[in-house]
Amino acid sequence: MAFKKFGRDLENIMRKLRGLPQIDKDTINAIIQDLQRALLSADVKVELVFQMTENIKKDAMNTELKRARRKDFVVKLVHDELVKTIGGKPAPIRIKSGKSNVILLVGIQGSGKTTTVAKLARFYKNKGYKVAVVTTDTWRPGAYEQLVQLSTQIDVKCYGNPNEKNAIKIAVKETKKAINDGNDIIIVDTAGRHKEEKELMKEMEKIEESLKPNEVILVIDGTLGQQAYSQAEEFAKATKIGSIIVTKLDGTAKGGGALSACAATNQPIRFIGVGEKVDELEEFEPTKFVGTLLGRPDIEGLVKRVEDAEVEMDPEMVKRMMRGKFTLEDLYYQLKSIKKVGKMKQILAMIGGGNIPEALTEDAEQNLAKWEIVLNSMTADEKNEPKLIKKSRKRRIAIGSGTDYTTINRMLDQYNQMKKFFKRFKQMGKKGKKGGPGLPPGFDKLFKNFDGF
Ligand SMILES: Nc1nc2c(ncn2[C@@H]2O[C@H](COP(=O)(O)OP(=O)(O)O)[C@@H](O)[C@H]2O)c(=O)[nH]1
Ligand SMILES: [Mg+2]
Repeated sequence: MAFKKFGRDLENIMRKLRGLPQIDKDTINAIIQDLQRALLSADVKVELVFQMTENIKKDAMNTELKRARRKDFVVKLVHDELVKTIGGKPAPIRIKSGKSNVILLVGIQGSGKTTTVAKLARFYKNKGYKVAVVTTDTWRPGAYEQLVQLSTQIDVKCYGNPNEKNAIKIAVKETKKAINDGNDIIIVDTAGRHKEEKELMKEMEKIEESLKPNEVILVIDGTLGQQAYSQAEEFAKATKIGSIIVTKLDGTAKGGGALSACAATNQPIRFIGVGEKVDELEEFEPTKFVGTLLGRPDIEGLVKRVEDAEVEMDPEMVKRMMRGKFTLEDLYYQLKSIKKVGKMKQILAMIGGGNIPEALTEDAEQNLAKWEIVLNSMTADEKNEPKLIKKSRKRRIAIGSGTDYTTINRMLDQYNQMKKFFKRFKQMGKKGKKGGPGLPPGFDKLFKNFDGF
């Protein structure tokens, strides 16, 4: 899978972000640094990395938000910046009906132009257009045959002249023929050029001049690294690039090249190639794509998930639990803040295999009312260190709160059960980390929000 490592890096950053107790200047700086590392190791051009992260940082630092919303906000900033870089909203190539539309594909040799010409032809043919392809590659031996063969597969007519050596002449003549034959869309292939080859770049410019295509598409090899930027830049200088197709994203592409090419041309990615076959072309949706990179296919869903998790359990408290610093008061407030005890029970039942602490059985709400009174009669030390509560203290608390030993003992029992329960929890998380039997399926997600997992 292309973008695999980058996706994983981003997901880790998001997880770290969600696990932070709060977002301040230092944490934003730390997140920005991680993000820079991720982008750099995905082979995104250095200047672009700094430009992107600077934008995120500025917005993150300068926007006043309630604490709880800031994490989501930073996630959203990262999301939006990535989407912006790769071209915002997907915009289909404008095809004017009742006219012949010419699409010109350019890019260096081996980037996948000829294959993509056939893929695009198939794509538009399936949409009901009359489509033709034109080959103008006079440089590469067998280029003509290659496109003839591909277009035969998809039953699309291929125009070209293997005996003519002048690419511009072929382009003009053959495209004219295709227009006269009443084709709606004519996709023109060009010879693979290197950005340094002046002669070839000139030829491409001339072809553009004489064909006046509706759109020039730059085909970029998705496996390219940082050099994608300068390559795309050179092409953008020579022709009016209208959009980008990134190929070979079925492989192990790091993806930085694609991001860089977009930035260099300021144009969006419209399609991606995901294989050698003619049907292996996908329309590109930036939002969906970035969502997947960030570890969640839909951004709204994640924001909600983060919020939900925070309602269910206060990460700060869970952290204290994991460190064994979980107090009686923590348990009380946590239970009190969970309006839907049922939901909490479901979650705990999933982890504990049905073995739910008594604190969360049916009478949880009733217990809470009693606990409140008991807690009010305790000292801070006792609440923090329930172990201190021995016989004499119990007596004092019972008298002070107007309750009895049973109530107090029960409360302490439940506290200890919960504590044990969370200890087990912690171990499951740890085992999961080492690849052993970890948390039950789906549960890891909830606990991504907490440190220590
Ligand atoms: N895996 C994979 N290979 C591709 C893709 N697009 C093109 N190729 C392969 O890349 C090589 C060069 O493609 P070609 O279309 O001849 O590139 P051109 O020189 O730019 O015309 C060929 O072997 C293609 O099969 C793609 O999306 N995925
Ligand atoms: Mg070719």
